[in-house]
Amino acid sequence: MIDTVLVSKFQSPNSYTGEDSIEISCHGGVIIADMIIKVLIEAGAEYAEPGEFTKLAFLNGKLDLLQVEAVADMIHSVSTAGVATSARQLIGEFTLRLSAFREQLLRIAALLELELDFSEEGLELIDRKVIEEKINSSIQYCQELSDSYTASNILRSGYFVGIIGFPNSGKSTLFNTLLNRNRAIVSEIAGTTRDYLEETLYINNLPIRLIDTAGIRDSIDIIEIEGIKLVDSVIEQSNLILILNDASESLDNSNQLFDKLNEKYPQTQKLIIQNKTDLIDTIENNDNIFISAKNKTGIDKLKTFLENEIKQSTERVSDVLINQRHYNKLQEVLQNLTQAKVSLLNQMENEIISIDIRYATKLIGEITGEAWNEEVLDLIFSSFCIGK
Ligand SMILES: Nc1nc2c(ncn2[C@@H]2O[C@H](COP(=O)(O)OP(=O)(O)OP(=O)(O)O)[C@@H](O)[C@H]2O)c(=O)[nH]1
Ligand SMILES: [Mg+2]
Repeated sequence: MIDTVLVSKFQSPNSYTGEDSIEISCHGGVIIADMIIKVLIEAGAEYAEPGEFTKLAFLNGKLDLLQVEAVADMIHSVSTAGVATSARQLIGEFTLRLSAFREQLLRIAALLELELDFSEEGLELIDRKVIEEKINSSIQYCQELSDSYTASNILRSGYFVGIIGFPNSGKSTLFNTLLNRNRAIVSEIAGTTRDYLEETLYINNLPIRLIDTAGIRDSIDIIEIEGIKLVDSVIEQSNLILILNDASESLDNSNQLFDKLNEKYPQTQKLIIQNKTDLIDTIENNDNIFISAKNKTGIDKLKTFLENEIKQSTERVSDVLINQRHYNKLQEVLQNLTQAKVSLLNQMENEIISIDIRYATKLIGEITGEAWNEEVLDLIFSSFCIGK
């Protein structure tokens, strides 16, 4: 006797995997479930691989690849908006959109090929301008989808904000003030923070992944040097870098650092923040935000700024979450459509144009999983946990 449980029997094909299956619902806690699993294993059952159930569901045609990825996104999502979007993807909304897109391209290809059949009679059935417009709108649609990649990542994993600056500018103090607790060590000794620290802060239900880093300077301390090296990796994953300047030294102290970062990471959003303004008489300007991390002044303004930034960077997400795999395929689709457009403008044969468009439709099929291979499946299911 272990527990009194509920056993549910699912008859094929009406189960999650599409196969006959049994679900055992036991009372809560870890021990009971473990004891039941042990008995089952002794009786010949086997542990599932990570994502094995969802993989079976895919192989048995219960879910397409986009829906499979939606399951992973739902499980791992850190925001309510991310869950809502992947839930829509799970019921097949993204698949429908892509099928419509694919059909639109197939119609263009068909028009071009149809004309080919009549070409010997010298008839021009369709206006090339009309074809050009159709290709243009397809390119635009594809571009919009891939543009939402960054925004999708923010909904999926959070908005990454790195706090960067020279030693002693008050980075750890600001980190603590934003989190409202003393998480990082603060001291007047330059070089206090050696590793980097990451904590989550919620603004409007959206998680901000705040990262405190080691101050940037030429150092001879091995541990500090390692910490400074890590700053690059923090910047690389940041959506926004806050460059904290010690205003009591000079308002322009970090301008060169800003320029250098701008050169190295032109795509990443950056903002200089003037800190320690309690120590000086400031003439505020609109380019910077003026705060005292220690006295907690100007923090509301900074939070409002962050809130607006997140709003702006996530507004691109319409109703699908684009991941790296989708993004790469969409880039290939774009290339083929652009090639088709170039051929059209160069008065190439219809046949040449339609080959590229047909190839684009094949690529779209690969996104939904009409065409797949083991390598793609392994990649997708590696992000799953056991038992899903
Ligand atoms: N007056 C004043 N002092 C501040 C302010 N913010 C930080 N400090 C002080 O500046 C010193 C350095 O602060 P930290 O937060 O440790 O600076 P940091 O940038 O994290 O320094 P490292 O980790 O060494 O790179 C501490 O003595 C803080 O109390 C501020 O707004 N006003
Ligand atoms: Mg610090």
